[in-house]
Amino acid sequence: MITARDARAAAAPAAALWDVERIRKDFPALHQRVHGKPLVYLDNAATSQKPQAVIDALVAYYSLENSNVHRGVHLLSEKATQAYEEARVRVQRFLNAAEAREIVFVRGATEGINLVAASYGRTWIGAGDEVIISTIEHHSNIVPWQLLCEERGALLRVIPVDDAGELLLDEYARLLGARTKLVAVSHISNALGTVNPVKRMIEMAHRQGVPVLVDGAQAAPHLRVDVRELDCDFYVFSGHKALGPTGIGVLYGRAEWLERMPPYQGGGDMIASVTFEKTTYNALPYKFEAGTPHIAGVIGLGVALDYLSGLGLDRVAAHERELLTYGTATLQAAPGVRIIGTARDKASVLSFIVDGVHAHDVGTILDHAGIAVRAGHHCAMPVMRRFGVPATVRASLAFYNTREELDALGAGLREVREIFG
Ligand code: 7TS
Repeated sequence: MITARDARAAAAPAAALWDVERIRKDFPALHQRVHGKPLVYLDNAATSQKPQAVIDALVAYYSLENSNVHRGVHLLSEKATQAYEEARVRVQRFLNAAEAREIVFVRGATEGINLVAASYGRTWIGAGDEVIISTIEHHSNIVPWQLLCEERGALLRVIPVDDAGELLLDEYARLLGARTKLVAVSHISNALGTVNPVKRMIEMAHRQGVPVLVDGAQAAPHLRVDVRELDCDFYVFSGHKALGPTGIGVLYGRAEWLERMPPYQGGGDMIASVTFEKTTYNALPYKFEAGTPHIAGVIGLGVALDYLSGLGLDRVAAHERELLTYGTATLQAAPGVRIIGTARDKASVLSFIVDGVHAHDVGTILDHAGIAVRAGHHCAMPVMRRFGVPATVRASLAFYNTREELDALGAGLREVREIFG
């Protein structure tokens, strides 16, 4: 197994090759056969596979340390609390946040966005105000804002996108105005792979005094995120797409905002004192962590992020960029295939359609060849509508994928053509 230190040592000489076979050894799920064929896992945008180190951390927690946090005076509870809070510091470092209290543990990107919509939204967004999102958002970054706007009588404004899948920044500049109360935009689109120019978009919003939430669900596992360099107000991501367990995610919020925001949920741990007349709330970040949290998930996430950092996000991004170039050429050479999403700045997603064949049929044929892709609207129906397709096939890459796996995808697509003529 590669430890964080091994990974850094392997990364030391700039010319050193990415030892993908060695890395793959850390991921037990990659070494299995499906339908009698070696698994080719190209559904990483849905969820990533987990390294043994993360699986071991979960087993160790439940085997030896299982206990509730922030409550007991006994040793196991103290150990669990320490591990839980250490993981928060790991997340803080991963995002380069200024303080650990700016890291709130949530269920995932979806819950992080809902928290901001409910807490920030209900406090500062009123009738006639506007929230700006983009055409290429995941439903998780559309529906919470729609619910809020309906409730408050506010308006949802949408940044349009060009045929390549790039946001039209001139249109964005026109949408930003005195009524804008929040911008919520993805760092990387899950359906197209577009890397949005979020730093620039945040600068533009801040010039008008508008805070920005970045949905980093697809970015955190693929590029180095620095919330202070981005200068975003909120950043969310899901642990399970970044080598961690399901059911755990992160909301980063600038302390000045989190301090002023009311709690999202009420319950144990989020309070300072309770009487029937009045409850006062706990300090950050506990004010936003009601109830027993996903302790094992938090510990597993800490290990996952250390693993990613040990590999080096810049090296991860470089390897994936090379795979994306190779995969793009593979698709361009496949008969009847059209790529949807051709932005200049793209990451790890290959969305495509095959002439005359429904995406689900392509997905099924690929599955029988052992290749796991996603077929459908990818929880981004407005993207499908914008590009005039009902669905796409999506191969989404991770640092443990190989050129040979993309060759297998190419062969699978030739088979699709043979079957459908
Ligand atoms: N935002 C983006 C950009 C996403 O890609 C996803 C999940 C979410 C938010 C929601 O994340 P969750 O962990 O809270 O569900 N995207 C996908 C996908 O592309 N295929 O399956 C899930």
